[in-house]
Amino acid sequence: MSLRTSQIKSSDYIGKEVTIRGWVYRLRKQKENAFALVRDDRGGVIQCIFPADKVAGLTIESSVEVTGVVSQDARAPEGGYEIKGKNIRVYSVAGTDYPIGEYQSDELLLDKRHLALRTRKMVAMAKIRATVLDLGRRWFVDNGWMEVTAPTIVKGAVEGGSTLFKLKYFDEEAYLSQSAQLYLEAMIFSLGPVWSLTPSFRAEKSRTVRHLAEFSHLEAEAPWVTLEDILQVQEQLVSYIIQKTVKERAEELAFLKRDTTDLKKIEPPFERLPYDKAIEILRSKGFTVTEESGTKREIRAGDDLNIDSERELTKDASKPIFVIGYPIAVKPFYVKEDPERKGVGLAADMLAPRGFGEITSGGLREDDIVSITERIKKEGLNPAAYDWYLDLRRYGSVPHGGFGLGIERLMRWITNADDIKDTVLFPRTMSRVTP
Ligand code: ATP
Ligand code: AMO
Repeated sequence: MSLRTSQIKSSDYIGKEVTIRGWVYRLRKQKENAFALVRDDRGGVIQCIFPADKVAGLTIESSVEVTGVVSQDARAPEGGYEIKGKNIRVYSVAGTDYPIGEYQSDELLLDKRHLALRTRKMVAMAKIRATVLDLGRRWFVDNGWMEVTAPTIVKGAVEGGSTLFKLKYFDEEAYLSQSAQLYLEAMIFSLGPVWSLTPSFRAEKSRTVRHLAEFSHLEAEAPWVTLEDILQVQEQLVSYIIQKTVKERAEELAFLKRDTTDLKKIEPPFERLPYDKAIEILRSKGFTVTEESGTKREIRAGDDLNIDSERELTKDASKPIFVIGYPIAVKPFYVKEDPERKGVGLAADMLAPRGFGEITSGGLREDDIVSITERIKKEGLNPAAYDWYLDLRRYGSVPHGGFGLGIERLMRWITNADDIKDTVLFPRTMSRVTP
């Protein structure tokens, strides 16, 4: 039986013969001995020592099966355990032109992402990501929400037409889904609180460190909720994911040099900052916005918050902040208007601390058939494409709401990654659709 290095690195195996399978990660040949760091299929490494002549043709990334006796040696890197190799079976000798070495440009690592996945940084990221996804799922399952999936080929925009990916669907035109929200709304009438984890697609034309063209979207929707209920779900979910990830992935976060002191303090409640107050704060700091024409002017009530303003609002925060009550004019058609305050949407965004920006968005949905039809038209969308959605308002409409969380945005904050592309295995952006 072949073992993983994490199993071998314990006193139980000292003096015993073991077999491991993996790939040559580093190779140092001396006159008599060769020291090969072998990486197993979960990214763990262990030093294997062979007489130099036994591994003469061996190269970096060759796939091997090593049998030998485990010993402890303070000189052995990565934990002081090593294997004195008795036998080595080479499955495949890797070409000597393996393009990934110790120092590489970010661009090359993206071009060769299929190989860069073998670096320990990417393995650490992938493990943290797997845990974040697992914890998101665990939270919803443990709290009685039902998992569903919505189609990703759709006829209607959710988040505005400018970021739609169009595709030919037999003889029709269709789009890649920007959000499962409208479908989740249809499900709550018979399934109660539901959630889904599916890819969302956005033809984002700007190159930023926060946007992907395809991202993992964790979305939830529930009937008979208030805005406060929806905020509480989000702060509990995010706190749960962070607390557990910090514990379950301590080793990987340490490998990425992420000091998690700040993350350990993330727990409900998160501050609720009214939009009007946010604008006041920004105005007091002389914040400006650039209009489409290119002219700069002071920020004022009615403006959307951009990343610079989000950064300003959260720069001293130690926990995320909910900005609540955005003007409906800057939010999509489905946002419910506050019946007591005209023009104000019952919607909120969660902004991560220290300038990582928006990580979730959500709120109550407009449940009145007349208002929502008007808003669809106002946004320049075709009500016919939303006829099925409008049925949800025609037949037994109820107050309801939900939210969407971008997994990669959350990952970026958790791992302190410079760029959102670091948090996904095969990133899709405006300039990258391979590998
Ligand atoms: P050993 O008794 O562990 O087989 P050795 O006595 O044959 O070692 P040395 O002459 O002490 O080898 O070491 C030669 C060089 O080989 C050292 O400078 C060191 O760089 C390297 N070396 C030897 N053993 C190890 C090891 N277990 N891990 C890393 N490097 C080693
Ligand atoms: P929104 O468009 O704000 O809202 O998206 C929800 C969350 O998804 C993430 N996100 C992205 N992540 C990476 N790259 C992108 N291009 C990208 N775009 C969005 C963010 C964001 O907070 N249906 C609504 C939500 C709702 O009201 O339920 C929606 O999709 O983390």
